[in-house]
Amino acid sequence: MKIRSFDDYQQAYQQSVTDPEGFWAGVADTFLWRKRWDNVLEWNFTEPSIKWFLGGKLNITENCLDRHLATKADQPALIFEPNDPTEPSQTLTYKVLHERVCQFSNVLKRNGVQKGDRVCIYMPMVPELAIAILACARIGAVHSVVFGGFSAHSIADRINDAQCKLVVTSDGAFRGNKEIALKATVDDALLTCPSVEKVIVLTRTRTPTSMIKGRDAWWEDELKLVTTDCPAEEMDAEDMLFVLYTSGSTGKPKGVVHTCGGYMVYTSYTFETVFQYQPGEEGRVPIFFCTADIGWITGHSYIVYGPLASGATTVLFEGIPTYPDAGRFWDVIDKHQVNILYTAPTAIRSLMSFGLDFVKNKDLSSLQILGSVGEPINEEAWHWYHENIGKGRCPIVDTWWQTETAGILISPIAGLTPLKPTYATLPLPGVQPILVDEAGKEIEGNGVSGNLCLKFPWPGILRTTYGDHERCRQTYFATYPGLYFTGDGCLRDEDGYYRITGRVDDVLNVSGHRIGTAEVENAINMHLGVIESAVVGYPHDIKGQGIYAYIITDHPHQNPELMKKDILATVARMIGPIAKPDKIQFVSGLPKTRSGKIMRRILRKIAEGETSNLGDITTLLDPAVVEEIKAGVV
Ligand code: 7RM
Repeated sequence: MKIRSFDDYQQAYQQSVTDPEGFWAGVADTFLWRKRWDNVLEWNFTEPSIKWFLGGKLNITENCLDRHLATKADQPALIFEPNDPTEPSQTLTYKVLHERVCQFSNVLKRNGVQKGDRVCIYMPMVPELAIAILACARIGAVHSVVFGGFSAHSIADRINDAQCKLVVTSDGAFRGNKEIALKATVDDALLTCPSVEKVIVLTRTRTPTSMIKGRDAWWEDELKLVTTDCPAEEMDAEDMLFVLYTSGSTGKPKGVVHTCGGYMVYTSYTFETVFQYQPGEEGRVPIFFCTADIGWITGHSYIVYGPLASGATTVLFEGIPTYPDAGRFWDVIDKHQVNILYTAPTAIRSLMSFGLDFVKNKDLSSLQILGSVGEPINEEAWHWYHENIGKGRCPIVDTWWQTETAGILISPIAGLTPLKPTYATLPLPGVQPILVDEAGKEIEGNGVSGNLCLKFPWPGILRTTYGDHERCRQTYFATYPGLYFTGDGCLRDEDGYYRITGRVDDVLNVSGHRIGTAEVENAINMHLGVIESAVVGYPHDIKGQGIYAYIITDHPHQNPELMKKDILATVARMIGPIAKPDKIQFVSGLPKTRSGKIMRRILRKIAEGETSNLGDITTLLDPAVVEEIKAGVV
């Protein structure tokens, strides 16, 4: 049953709780299965073991592509808007996208990729990125997309963890007025990646590229060697679809694993429900524009899989919001007559800071629905977005979810359920949130806050972390036995609406990018002369959170500015430029308990500029260090 009113929502929600299997079977029945499932769900949150649509056989690309060919062959599937506004945009119809995916599937096969093999994809935001992803899915290979902003060292870690056999990349990437040499970074990474046998290189920027004989091949040359026919591999519902690395509270990112059946059902269902995606008059299909990078989960679920499984038209934008100027998003919306815009608070705040000159004279009348994702949206940004972009007539869906959840869990349903600025509001059907206190006791009633958990699985929940199931159990299912723990703090107000208040663990959210404090500390500690460091987040007007690093060095009197520069370069080399601290303070000691634990609470307060009320510091080994840090705050 499609939800078309608040009443429908309440009914669907009720059914999803009293009869989850019946509810999800009804949703799953709208997809194309080679063989229907035997059992809808088997689960426990102790091992954990979570299986949806057991015994079901399918291929997600038959659902994203083949099944649309009968009725939508000539409908745009993907609209590509290049970084440079003077370069023509490209429209790939379902027919063309299908053909290109099949063709590249054959390239992968020709290069030895088989069902179950892992393929690393490190590419700019171009149609070939979506094509490479879908080609993997078509032949049953597991893709691991690595965001183009990560360093060689980060790529290598991810490739080695998943033992990838092949890498798909491009010579370079355009980003605003910059040109970034992607293949050169891959070459550096591959010095320490013995599992990689082949590299396929797309031509995008014509950046000078060295090609290794026997290992590297050009995308364009490979296409000439294959046909455009490629039958889809039959996959089990619980076969792995992809792995995507995400940061947690330890130094090493985890490979979150999603599987074919549940991921498909959940991304497509939430896409259609939250954005009320449906053909309009005379079958006109709305244009959906998600501004995320495909290197993150938002791009996987709401640029590629969700929209395509739903037969939508999805915009893929290569550039950045501020190039050639801060009106670029509005130009793209105007040019492609975008109906639904899904973007991040950090982008809104950044564009807000450039003033309204970049919005006026842009035709935004096609917009019907606005979305927000990635971090809490503050009141000011919410209203600016609502008034100046939505002209007061478009609902804003503030969608809360995570890499681990595959798709949206808590969000308004556009036009149907109530909005409340800064609130993600209500759980979608099939989602059962619960707030718990530190001891794991449920906090019932309204007007309460606690740690956000989920007490029942939904089809998109992660199944494991690649190669380390115990880590999955520890991270998500052990803190509160019987519950999935999100790592987020949350308020449930008097009316029962949910507001996500931010992470309660050591994970930062910098411009919507998830970064672990331990990762940044490890990178800083690599630097010669650094003895110890502690990294915390602090409120940042545009990024949401900024990165504040307290660092102890062995020669505190040498040129501190030079040292800072070198440390930033080290972080960029170890992780990527997105993890560079915004502020560095050299200190002679860190506030530690007698057992040697760093008291981050104190460091966070100081970084926030809150120095008067630090709470109890009597348990500190050396309370004097706090005075020194307070005095030296940057
Ligand atoms: C989709 C995505 C997940 C973390 C999550 C939250 C934060 C995401 C919202 C939000 C407040 C939102 N996946 N977060 N959406 N906080 N309101 N609407 O971002 O894995 O990269 O990050 O992001 O802390 O746990 S993610």
